[in-house]
Amino acid sequence: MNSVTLGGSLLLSVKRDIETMRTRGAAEIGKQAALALAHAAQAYHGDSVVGLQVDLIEAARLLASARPTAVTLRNALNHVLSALDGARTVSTARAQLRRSAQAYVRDVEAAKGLIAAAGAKLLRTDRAVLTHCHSTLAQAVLVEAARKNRRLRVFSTETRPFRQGLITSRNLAQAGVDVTLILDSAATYILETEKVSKIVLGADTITADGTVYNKIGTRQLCIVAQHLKVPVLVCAETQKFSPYSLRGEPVPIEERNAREVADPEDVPGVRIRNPVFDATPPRYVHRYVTEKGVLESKRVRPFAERLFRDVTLWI
Ligand code: RUB
Repeated sequence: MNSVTLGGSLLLSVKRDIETMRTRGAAEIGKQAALALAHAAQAYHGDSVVGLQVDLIEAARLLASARPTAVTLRNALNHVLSALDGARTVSTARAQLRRSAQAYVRDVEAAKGLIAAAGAKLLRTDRAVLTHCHSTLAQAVLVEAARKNRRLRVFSTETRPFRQGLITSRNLAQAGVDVTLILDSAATYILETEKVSKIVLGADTITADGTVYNKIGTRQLCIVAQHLKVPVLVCAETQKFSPYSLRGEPVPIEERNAREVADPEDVPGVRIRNPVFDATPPRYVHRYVTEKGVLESKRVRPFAERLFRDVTLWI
């Protein structure tokens, strides 16, 4: 390990928190990784900016390995690493890294407010909507929508095995939203019987063709939604779009420890699998709600090309 990772005990604890999902959700892991990388620069003992850059790239790769599916992690780290451009001394570089990480966090927070307003406009007349997992962006849209449209009811799936739906439900209830927690397997029943008119989701990664990588179960929910003619809104700040997909890189699907699903001793002789994300093709997505506008799938590629035109991919 290099001086940055050796000295950066905070970096290693942030990585552990992301791996164990103490810190979770694509937006949050990006923000925490950005701050941790800027902080790690403090542990560099050399006096060469190039040496610092080499160490930070290694540290960024280490952080990025904590969870492979959400591109926000790598987008955030690339953003911070770009702050090294033009730095002549290590102390200038450190200051630039800190400012860049803080700006990243501010931008993601500001994006949430804009997305909440844009998403709420699309839910002005809905009576019942459904969300899956816990997305801070989808949650912000639902809170804002319910503030404007008092008749709105939200159904929130439990989201096995990690039960992020409980976080969503608690947060929505605290914000005064009429929310009902349901089993994942109750989604089709609820969509039909409660006349759900929209599905509101977040995203971990959106590729150039508009494919949405989000919590496992998203795809089957969207297939059912299309069958029942229920439009799907994906609420995602621009950091969810993948520059790597523009060069054709596939998105890895994280598969977590089987023990999150069941104790192997309770099911002897049984193999257990725990893929935690899946890919939903663009034909199932009605709109992508971003801080830079509401998009249809055919606009995603030019949008992503514009976003990442001048971005350097350090990792
Ligand atoms: C969380 C999840 C969320 C996205 C978007 O998965 O799939 O829908 O990360 O969240 P996990 P946000 O709990 O495994 O991290 O809108 O907060 O970025």
